[in-house]
Amino acid sequence: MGVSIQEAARIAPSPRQLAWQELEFYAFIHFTVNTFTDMEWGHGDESPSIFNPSELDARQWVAACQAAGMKGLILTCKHHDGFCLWPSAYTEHSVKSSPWRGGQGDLVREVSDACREAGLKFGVYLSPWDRHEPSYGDSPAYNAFFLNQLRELLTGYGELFCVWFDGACGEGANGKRQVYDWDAYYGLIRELQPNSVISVCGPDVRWCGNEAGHTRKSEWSVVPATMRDNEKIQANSQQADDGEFAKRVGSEDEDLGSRAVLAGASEAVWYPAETNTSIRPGWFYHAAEDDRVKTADELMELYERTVGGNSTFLLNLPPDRRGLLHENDVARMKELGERIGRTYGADLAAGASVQGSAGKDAAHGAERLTDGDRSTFWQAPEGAEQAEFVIELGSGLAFDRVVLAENIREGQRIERFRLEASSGDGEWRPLYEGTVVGYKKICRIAETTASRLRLTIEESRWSPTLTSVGVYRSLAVEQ
Ligand code: FUL
Repeated sequence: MGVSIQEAARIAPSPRQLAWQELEFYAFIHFTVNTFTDMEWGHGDESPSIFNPSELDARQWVAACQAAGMKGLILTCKHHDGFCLWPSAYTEHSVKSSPWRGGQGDLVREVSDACREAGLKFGVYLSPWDRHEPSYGDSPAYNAFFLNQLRELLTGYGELFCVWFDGACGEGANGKRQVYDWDAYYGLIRELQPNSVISVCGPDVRWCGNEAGHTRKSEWSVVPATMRDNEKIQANSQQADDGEFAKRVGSEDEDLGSRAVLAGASEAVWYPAETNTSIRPGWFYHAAEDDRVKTADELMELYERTVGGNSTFLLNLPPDRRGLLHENDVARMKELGERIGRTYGADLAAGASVQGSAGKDAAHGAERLTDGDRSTFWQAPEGAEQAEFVIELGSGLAFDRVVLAENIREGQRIERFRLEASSGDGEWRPLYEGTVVGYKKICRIAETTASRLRLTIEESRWSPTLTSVGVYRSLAVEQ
């Protein structure tokens, strides 16, 4: 029992997890009959005749995503109400029974095509909970039905970067309980879309534990292996009653990966966090929320805390009854993209000279930190757990963001670090104290003018790595 710190330090992402992490920021699109009934969870008895967006334009959605710098999009192909946005051969409860495009439409096709055209990755949300399908609750029959629908999505729309499973498992007709066959679902995805991550109720990407956009101070990607099963055990909830569940590290706990937590785990895995929240209070569009779209300030804050807190950011944008993103949401996405571009467009430390702890060999020296190439990195010699670097910023540079990145191909290792600034007078002023770094850590500090920046890695698990140290200035909204 107990995972040693050196073992934990060597746990690294799979290629599909690495590719997903590099997307950083991508969209959720919640759209279905709920958009037309003003609800968040449909009952399953909605008539397909209500699904009739008048001006649907998937390219408009994709353009809004791109304006904010998003790299992918996940569409609710079927939400809990069971209505399918593609003409599934296994149910009549879909776009083919709706007036939209004369019953000839396929929204999954339109969205996946628009994504591909614009170079965005495409992913699918398919709710296992289905309040319409009559076989739901008759476990083997529904699992076969669900696998058929999943196969349609996995084979019909090109490469998927993500299959997003929600763990909700409501009661079926006459109080019947559905037991989902997760292993069969995962097996089919691995067979047909080997590069796709399976998120949330799946083994590759962890739900951050809330829908409000909060991230932890120390967001570890290496966590006890039991966490991978939390959502699915809770979904098939009869299994949660065995007392074992209560002893697990839960998705909502604050400490998921400290040395103390790992000491109590029998196995640890790479299971990184995704933070999902909506640009509005609801997941689906409600006209009453048109004035409650998050502000550019709020979105920027979320972006920096999530992408800059070793998580990815999955931001939901709900199209309206026209089938368009509302003007307010589009405007915010544009503003957000401009803010991100203004702040992170230029690394003020690019090419700066760095002195400091030697790397394990000549190819992994400190100059790698500012060479602008994420594939090169500094790495401490085996056994070294601390390090120190001084970055020359020239004669007095103003900045308020420092961005650190570990080379996560080698794992996640830094546990505590410190930033200080100097104006060349020999005095070091404290700027920031942090814990984990991971894929990306954005340190937000009060605007500082300095000619040298010192980074000290005070504690790490084993031979720490860093692929970059960047310095930026968030030019606040123009006056
Ligand atoms: C939840 C669902 O019940 C919500 O409707 C939404 O889809 C959200 C992303 O996941 O569990």
